[in-house]
Amino acid sequence: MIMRIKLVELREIRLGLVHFFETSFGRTTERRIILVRVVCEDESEGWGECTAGEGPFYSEEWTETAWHTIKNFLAPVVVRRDFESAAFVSDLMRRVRGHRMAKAAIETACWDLEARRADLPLWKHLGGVRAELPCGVSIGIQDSVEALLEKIERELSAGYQRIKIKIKPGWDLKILESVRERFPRIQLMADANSAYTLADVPLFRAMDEFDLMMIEQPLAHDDIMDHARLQAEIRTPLCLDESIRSMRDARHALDVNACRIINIKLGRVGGHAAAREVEAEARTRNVPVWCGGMLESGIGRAHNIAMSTLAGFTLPGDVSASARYWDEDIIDPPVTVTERGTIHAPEGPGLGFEIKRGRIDSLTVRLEEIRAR
Ligand code: OSB
Ligand code: MG
Repeated sequence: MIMRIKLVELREIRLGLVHFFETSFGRTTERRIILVRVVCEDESEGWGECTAGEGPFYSEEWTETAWHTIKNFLAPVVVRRDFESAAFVSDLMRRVRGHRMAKAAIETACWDLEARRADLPLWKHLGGVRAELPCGVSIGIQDSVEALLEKIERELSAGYQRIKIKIKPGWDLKILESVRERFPRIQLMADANSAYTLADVPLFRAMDEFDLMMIEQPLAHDDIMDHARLQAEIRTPLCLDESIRSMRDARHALDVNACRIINIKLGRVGGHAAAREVEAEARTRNVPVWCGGMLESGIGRAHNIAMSTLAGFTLPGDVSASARYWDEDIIDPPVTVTERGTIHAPEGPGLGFEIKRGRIDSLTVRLEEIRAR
């Protein structure tokens, strides 16, 4: 089926988080989220979300660069060129280097559109194999250890299968020790968001005592080789997040044993087609992957759910219930988690959730339409 996009609708919404989220690179209290709607001649549509943050801290991209890149370079390409399948949309945008989160917003919207037109749930259209996903939570840096322990307690009683805590210098070994003392047997991991260097090898050696499932992205955001050196020094598996932007990065990292697990994020790799490539590369090498999160609204969350149904996603992801982030989500029903700590992939076409247009309109702070002519 040839797809001809007549309109790309670009909008920014503001959404306040229920609770601030703090990582080694900073604290977020309100999201500035770009949503993309692609529309065909027959009025069929698809929705995507840009996962860029409010500043260039997790990666170079942020809300403003994504807005301008989509508006000036990416949307004009997809409204001018027909394509045979959503699988080719990232090729159309190849002339633009980097800006993967901006690209993913459009590319994932095209996948939703294509799945809706085929009357298939997106996860089945992508080749997903499981209808129920294991879920974990990512818990940010808190104001006190007590607050952290309380949060963990709450998430465990909600059923979540593994706990990830954020670490940074000064909030690491002692915190992990307290968490392990209180919860000796839970599946536990730590995410450093690039806050350390090879000078910290002794610190990571000491973490081997805590039986962590993995340590996520301890070293530089664009590094692979130093992670390989660190991995050779410790027993705990390393997991790469920031460093893996493509299937080639995954291949390089696995070739040199820089990690034993990969976190896949749709925005970071540039969309569903690229995510599938990373997943396939890891799966052929028996390396497990899981789906990371970027504090997404319901639309990005629904895309994460679809991606997580692929065969290689065997570990619990950072995909959790809408209510952990928002008083009211922009999809209906909101994402919920079973008492076993799982999410059911929806059966409806495309993303499988209703898009709450009225709510989205009321949250919109700017809107732009890009048409072929
Ligand atoms: O490193 O996984 C990360 C949030 C923003 C930026 C980077 C990361 C995160 C999370 C939150 O860990 C995951 C989520 O709950 O969406
Ligand atoms: Mg991470």
